[in-house]
Amino acid sequence: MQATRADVFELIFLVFLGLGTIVGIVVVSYIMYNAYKYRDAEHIEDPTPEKRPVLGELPVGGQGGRKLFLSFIVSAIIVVSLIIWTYSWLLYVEEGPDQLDDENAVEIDVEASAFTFLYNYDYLDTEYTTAQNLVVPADRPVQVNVTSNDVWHTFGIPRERVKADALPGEYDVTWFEPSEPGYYENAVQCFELCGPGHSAMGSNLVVVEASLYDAAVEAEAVGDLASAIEDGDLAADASPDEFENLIAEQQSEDGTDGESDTGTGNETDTGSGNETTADGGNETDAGSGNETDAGSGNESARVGSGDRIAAGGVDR
Ligand SMILES: [Cu+2]
Repeated sequence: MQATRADVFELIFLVFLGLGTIVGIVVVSYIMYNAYKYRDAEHIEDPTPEKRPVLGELPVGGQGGRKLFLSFIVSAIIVVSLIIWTYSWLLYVEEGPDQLDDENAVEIDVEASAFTFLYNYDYLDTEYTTAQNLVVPADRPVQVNVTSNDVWHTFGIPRERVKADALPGEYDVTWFEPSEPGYYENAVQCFELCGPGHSAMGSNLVVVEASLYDAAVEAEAVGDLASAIEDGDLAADASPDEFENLIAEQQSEDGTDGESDTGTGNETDTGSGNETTADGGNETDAGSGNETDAGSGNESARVGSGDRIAAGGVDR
């Protein structure tokens, strides 16, 4: 498995911490050793009195400055290798893993607007959706294209070690790869003072199992998924089937399943036609069973609720 951003920065931190500790221990020990060895005491004879430093004169080393030279060389080697090593990792962070170039890589547009971040998942050909929740799949690199429609903001997720400027008229493209499924409250924050609402500007990060994410994208119900997890109705590592069942349940409670299906797994997509079926092409309303929940008969969820984004309450 390739390294995530969080892995890279943790590795760099640990290496610097480790090296710093080792160098610190060596230097301090050497000082202590010499302080002890050359301590002033009555019973100790100075074996080489001629080498004693004299007040007001530069001390002369006995070995023609060999120690000084050696310490310079060792330091230079350590510093130069650290620079090269760190820089190569930073290049990797800059470029992102190869999967980002995949056709079905996860890509999310982020737009800062007033004191909120709006998210546009790549499967939607719609406008940005107002979002309190950013939903992403676990263990898959996510590309974010960040912009702003008013002033300067900065989009950042500290736990994923990601930060990107949100500037009007510009896209800052970066990536991250979440690993632990879960609901992280306020994990997304604004990092550029943008006005009186700045300190409250942010959203929750919802990391779900990749299969669950795919199911939600397929059903165009990412917002429903986020709400279900937020309300504790669904675990972030739930199976796609559990999600489909839950959505179906909720819809029947809402009384929107006027055209209940017959349990054959056929789509009863007789709603107002606001589904993006036409361009998406992954819905087969003819009932050929291409839906991932084949045969579970839960597809009544779709019926007639109009625009999924509005009706499903893709977040507030
Ligand atoms: Cu802001």
